[in-house]
Amino acid sequence: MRVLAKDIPSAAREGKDEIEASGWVHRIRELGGVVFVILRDRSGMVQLVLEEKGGLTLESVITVKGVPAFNEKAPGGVELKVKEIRILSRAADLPYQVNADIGKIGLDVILDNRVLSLRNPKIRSIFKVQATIVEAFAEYLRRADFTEIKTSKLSSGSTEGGTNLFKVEYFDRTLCLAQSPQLYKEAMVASGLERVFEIAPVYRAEKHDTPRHLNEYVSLDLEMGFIESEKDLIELEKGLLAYIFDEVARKNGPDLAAWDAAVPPAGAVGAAPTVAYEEALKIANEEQAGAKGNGNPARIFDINPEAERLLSEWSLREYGVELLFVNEFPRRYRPFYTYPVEAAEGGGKPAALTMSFDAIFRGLEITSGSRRQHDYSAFAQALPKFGLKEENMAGYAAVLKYGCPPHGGFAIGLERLTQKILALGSVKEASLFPRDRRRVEP
Ligand code: AMO
Repeated sequence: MRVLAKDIPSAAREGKDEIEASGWVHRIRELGGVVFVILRDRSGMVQLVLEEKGGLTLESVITVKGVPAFNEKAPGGVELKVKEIRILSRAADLPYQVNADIGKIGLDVILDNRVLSLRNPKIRSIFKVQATIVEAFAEYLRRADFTEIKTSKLSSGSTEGGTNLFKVEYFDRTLCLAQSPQLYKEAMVASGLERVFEIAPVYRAEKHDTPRHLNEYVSLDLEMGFIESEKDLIELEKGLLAYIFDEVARKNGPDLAAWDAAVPPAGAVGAAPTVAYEEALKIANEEQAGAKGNGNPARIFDINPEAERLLSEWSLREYGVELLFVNEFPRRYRPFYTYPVEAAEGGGKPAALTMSFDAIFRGLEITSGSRRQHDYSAFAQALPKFGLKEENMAGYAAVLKYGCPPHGGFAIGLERLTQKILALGSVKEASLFPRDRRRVEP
C-alpha cells in the first residue's frame, strides 16, 4: 500500500517494517558511498537512502519499498531505507534546474517550461489557493440560493463594448469569443432563476502586455434580480470575499506560508469603505501630493493603476484593510447596460453618473459590477448614444422586452484575486497556461 510522504513520520512511529512510496525524484546527493534522494509527491517530500544511484535521473517517477526510520539529519527527521526501487518513467535531461529556488528563475523560463515549472511545490500552491477561491465562491453563492450556469463562449457580438474581440471562423460566418457572459447571465435572471453565477473563461484581445492583463482569464460572475442599487451588490461582495478569505486561511495555511502571504483577517472586509468616483479621485490626488519625496506629481485624472495603489494605501491606513469599493462612475467609463443614477433618484444627482462600482484590493481592480438597465424603452433610446443599433442587439433586447426585473451583478477576475492574495508579481503566474500576446504554448 502506498504511503504519502507526509504520512511517513507516523509510519516510522508505528514501527512499520516495510512501506511503499511513489513520486518524483526531486534531488539526488551522493555522499560517502550512500545515495540520498528526495522523493516528492503531492503531499510533500521525504528522504530516501539508496545503496546506488543506478539509472536514476532528476524528475524520474519511481516507486520504492523500504523501512521508515528516524534520522535527525534527514529533512523532517525521517527517512526511508530503500530495499527495492522501480523506475516507472525515466526523465530525460531537464531544460532548466527544476528544483532551484523559484526566486532565481525568470518568469519567462517558468512559463515557457510550464509543465515542468508546475513540479515546484511553491508554484503548484498558487493553484491550490485558486481551487479554494473557486470552491468558496460557488459554495457561498449556492447557500444564498444562486444557481450555477454554464453559457456559450461563442458570441455574435460584443458584450462589453470596445474592440477587444477575438474573431472566430464559424462555418461560413465570423463570430467572436465571449468577452463576458453579460448577456446570458442577465437572460438567466429574467428567465426566472433570479440568482445565477458562472465560473468560466472569457477572452479579451487587449494588445498591451502588463502584469495585470491576460487575454484569457477566468471570470467569477454573478447576477441577481430585485436589487435597488449597486450598494446591494457591494454588500454581497463583502460577504463573499470575507468567506473566500476565511476559507483560504483555513484550507491553505502551508500555501500562504510558502509565499509569506496572508489574507485580510476575519472582520476586516466588512470595514472596507465605499467612495464615489469623484471622491476617490480627490483622495488619490491628495495621497499623491502627500507622499514624501514625490516632488511635483502629475495630477491623476482617472482611476488608473497608480490611483488604485494610492487608494489601497489610504484604505489600509484609514480603515485597516487594503480593500475599497469605488462607485458612481461617470457614464463614459461604463458599458451601455449600466443603470444611470438619476433614473432611480429622480434627478437629484448629475445625469452622467451610473450605479456602478469597482472593488480595489491591494492596489488592483479585482471586480467590476453594476445595476443594469432593465427598462426596455430606456435601453432602446440610449443605444444610439453608445453607437449601437438595436438590430445588432436582438438578444439583449429580447431579455428586456418581455418582463425583466431590476437586476445587477458583478465579476471578479479569478487570476487577479489569486495574484493579490499571494502578492504575485504578475497575473500570468496565477494562470496555469496563460495566454498573452506572444504566448500561446504550452
Ligand atoms: P470587466 O470588464 O471590468 O467587467 O471585468 C471584470 C473583472 O475581470 C477582471 N479582468 C481581467 N483579468 C485579467 N486580465 C484581463 N485582461 C482582465 N480584464 C478584466 C478584473 C475585472 O475587475 N461584465 C462586466 C462585469 C459585470 O458588470 O458583471 C465585466 O466583464 O478583475
